[in-house]
Amino acid sequence: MAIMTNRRKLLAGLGSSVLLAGCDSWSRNERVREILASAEGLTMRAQRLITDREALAREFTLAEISPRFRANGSRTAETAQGRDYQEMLANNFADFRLQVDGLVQRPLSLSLADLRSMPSRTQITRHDCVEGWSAIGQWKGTPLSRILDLAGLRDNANYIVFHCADTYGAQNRPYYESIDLIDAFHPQTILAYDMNGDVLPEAHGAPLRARIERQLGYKHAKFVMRLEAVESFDNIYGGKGGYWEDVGDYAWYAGI
Ligand SMILES: Nc1nc2c(c(=O)[nH]1)N[C@H]1C(S)=C(S)[C@@H](COP(=O)(O)O)O[C@H]1N2
Ligand SMILES: [Mo]
Repeated sequence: MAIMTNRRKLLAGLGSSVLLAGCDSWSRNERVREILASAEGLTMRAQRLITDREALAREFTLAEISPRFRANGSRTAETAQGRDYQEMLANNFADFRLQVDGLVQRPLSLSLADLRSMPSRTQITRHDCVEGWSAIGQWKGTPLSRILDLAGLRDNANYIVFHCADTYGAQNRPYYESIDLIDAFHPQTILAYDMNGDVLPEAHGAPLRARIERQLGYKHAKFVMRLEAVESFDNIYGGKGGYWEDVGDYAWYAGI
């Protein structure tokens, strides 16, 4: 197995055998391996010595679901894909198409029916907001890895940007977020269309919101309209990779 050999070589270079545990899962993805082997991967490998970014977030039972899950940040959106958001919502997002573009081999335009017909993942996880509250909810959606595999990332794609339908704050800046490919291919990273067994409510980001379970709440983009694969986010909005990263002093990497 050539894949394992390369990885073993890489990890042997780090002088650690502990990291070999669980290495036969999602990190088989070729692009993730390339990054781990690259110069920029040095930082990530260093990080992996401290925390294993492949580890799964804790999952809970149905009985542990919070009776109330607060909605935070934007509770609605204004315009979505050139249409009135309320109109789209009233129409059950029949005309909604998730755009997947940027550094991909095959740009995609996926309806909710397309996404619902793809393999799904359901998980009960705890949402941790940086403001100090948490809530446990059940999320069902399409693994981001499936969508990225369909689109085919180009070699220079390093990050996935989530473009949202809402604006936030006094300046009405568009909300957006971004993650690296380690998180993008993490098995618990999904675009959720259901919450607690029902269709995702408006206030929680209908029709699609990201769940990135190893990251703090502000990374979990709601009202996701478009995924863009990029080499860097230098030229996207404020250049720091996310709304709160640009506007406040929130860290781009919000791993938990
Ligand atoms: N598009 C968009 N996504 C967003 C936000 C937002 O204002 N707009 N707020 C973020 C923050 S700070 C948190 S804690 C969660 C809240 O998700 P919830 O409304 O489902 O609780 O969404 C995150 N994603
Ligand atoms: Mo948050």
